[in-house]
Amino acid sequence: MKIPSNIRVQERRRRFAGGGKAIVFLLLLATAFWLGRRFLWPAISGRTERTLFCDMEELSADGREFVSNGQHFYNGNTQSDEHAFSGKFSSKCTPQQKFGVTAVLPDLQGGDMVEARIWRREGEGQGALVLEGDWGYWESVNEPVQKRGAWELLEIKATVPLGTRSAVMKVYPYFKSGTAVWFDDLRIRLVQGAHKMAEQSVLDSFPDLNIQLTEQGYQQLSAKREEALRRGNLISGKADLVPARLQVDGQEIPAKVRLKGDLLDHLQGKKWSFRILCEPGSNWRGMTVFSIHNAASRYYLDEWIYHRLLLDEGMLTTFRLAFTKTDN
Ligand SMILES: [Ca+2]
Repeated sequence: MKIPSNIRVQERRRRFAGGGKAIVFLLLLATAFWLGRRFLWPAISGRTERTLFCDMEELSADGREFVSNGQHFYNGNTQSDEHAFSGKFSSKCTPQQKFGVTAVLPDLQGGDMVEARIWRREGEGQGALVLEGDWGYWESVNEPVQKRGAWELLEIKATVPLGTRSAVMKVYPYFKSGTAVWFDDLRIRLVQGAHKMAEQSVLDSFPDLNIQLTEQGYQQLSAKREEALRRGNLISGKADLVPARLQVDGQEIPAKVRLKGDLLDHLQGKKWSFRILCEPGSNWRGMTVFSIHNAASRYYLDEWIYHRLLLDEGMLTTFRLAFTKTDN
């Protein structure tokens, strides 16, 4: 069947209009994605990223600093036109001028990440790329990750230790030996908030363990504790067990408990140590008999770390050590 030409034109226009709408929609989608990634995501995650770059081509008016993309770098006096990876100039380090182009990164916080790379031309000497932090940190790299003609690329990366506040880091190439080394195209990537500290307390991940005693049971344990405080140590056995109900993980577990610990550090204040025996047929997380201690009686994390090390080394340890919040 032959379709009139005016109908074919209308059909083409309709299709074109449909395709145009799809392109506009895709453009809007891409713009929304870019805006979200550029502004919204940094605001939500607290993570921002910026890059500093110096190609050694321009100097400040007094010749003391390199200027590149409006950013300033120290040691402009090392500018050299003898060799260049990019443009006409590089930064030359010698025995008399050991420090080349230098970037100073102020106000770094714990968790910020700094990644630096620079092209090096050796042949007449050796040089390294250095990161130096005012919290007592210094690290250098000599081994190149890439070669291009006479030039080699050095890369180094560091994370500011968590807990550090308003730290300053310097990034610079350094002369090590020989007569001269040239460096060009320093690129620094600074990711602020790369590694954030957990803002939620670790306590929130500990289970709540509530030990319910009868009045008579509590009085019996209190009397035993008084006796231990008078004697200087605790002597406790099966005869001292009192009935209890454990409320934990949303369940109630019938059990018997007694004081535990021998030495008096287990009986200080309100944080007493307990030996807990679940009634036959009951258990908590697979345990039928277990103990809870004041964390101080096990030197807080020290004993936990010790047993983790034993496990990591494949050594025998019968301990299942965990932390819990107790209400007793
Ligand atoms: Ca250059």
